[in-house]
Amino acid sequence: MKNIEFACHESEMLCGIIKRDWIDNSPNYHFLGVPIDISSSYRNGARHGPDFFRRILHSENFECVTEKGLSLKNYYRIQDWGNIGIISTNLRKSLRLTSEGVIDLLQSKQSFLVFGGDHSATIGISQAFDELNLPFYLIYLDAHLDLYDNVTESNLSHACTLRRASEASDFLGATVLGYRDFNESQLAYAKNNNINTISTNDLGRQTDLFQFGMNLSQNLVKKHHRIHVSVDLDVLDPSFAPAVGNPVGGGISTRELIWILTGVFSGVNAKNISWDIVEFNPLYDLSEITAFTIVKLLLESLGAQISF
Ligand SMILES: [Mn+2]
Repeated sequence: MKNIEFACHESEMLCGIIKRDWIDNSPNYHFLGVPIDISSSYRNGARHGPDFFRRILHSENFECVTEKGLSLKNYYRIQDWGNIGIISTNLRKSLRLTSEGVIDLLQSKQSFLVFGGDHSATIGISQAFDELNLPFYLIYLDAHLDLYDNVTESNLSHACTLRRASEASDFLGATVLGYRDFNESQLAYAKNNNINTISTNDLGRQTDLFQFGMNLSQNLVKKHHRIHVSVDLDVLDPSFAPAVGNPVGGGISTRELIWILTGVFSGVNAKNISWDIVEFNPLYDLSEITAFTIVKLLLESLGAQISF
């Protein structure tokens, strides 16, 4: 893999969820960190996300058994590729390096998760799909629509992510789940660009979020769509995830997000889906609340991607 700092791939860094004895020469799942926050519009610090997240994974507190009783270590051999070598003065180049890393992962045809970093990392991911001429559909969990054309004279801001992704020639469409901070022009853009929007309020009225998530991904796969799931942690209420760049009150709970994600991942073969978790800003993580939320999301989501 090109342009990667291999700073964090040593096996002693990889315990907790990523147990030491999972590491061997034939990984079937890949992690990649994108320590970027150049375009954050409010609270900087997401660049520390990937490494801080690994510190939490280092804990031996976790049994790595999902609520359904699956022991992840029986199924996964995880390769952590460390972090993309971000250039802190050059966002465009940094996203280019991100996209090159993701191209390598996509070409390996194996499942992967990207840790942010702020949400601009997903611009790099969508550029990778585009470059490989791989049509992709986004499931986009976020309190925001991220459909601004420009923010503070940057068209690569984390608040422009879905807009830029939607301009890719291989973009098939998106479903945004859990938005609650938006304006009329963003909603109008969504309507005209095959972006389905489901607000936090509408999501809360679903009676079975697991089934809802599963129906969503199954329908997309029936249309032969390759899916990328982008999880901006601000989709959660700040009481569950205080350490995000732009918190918005009134969000969903960790449990509701687990239902949605496990539903989405259960609906498709893991080879047809990839994902990212972005906007974790450990500088604001009181009592590591957000970090432990992420660990739980990761555990249950990996469990739901096991196919028999
Ligand atoms: Mn957001």
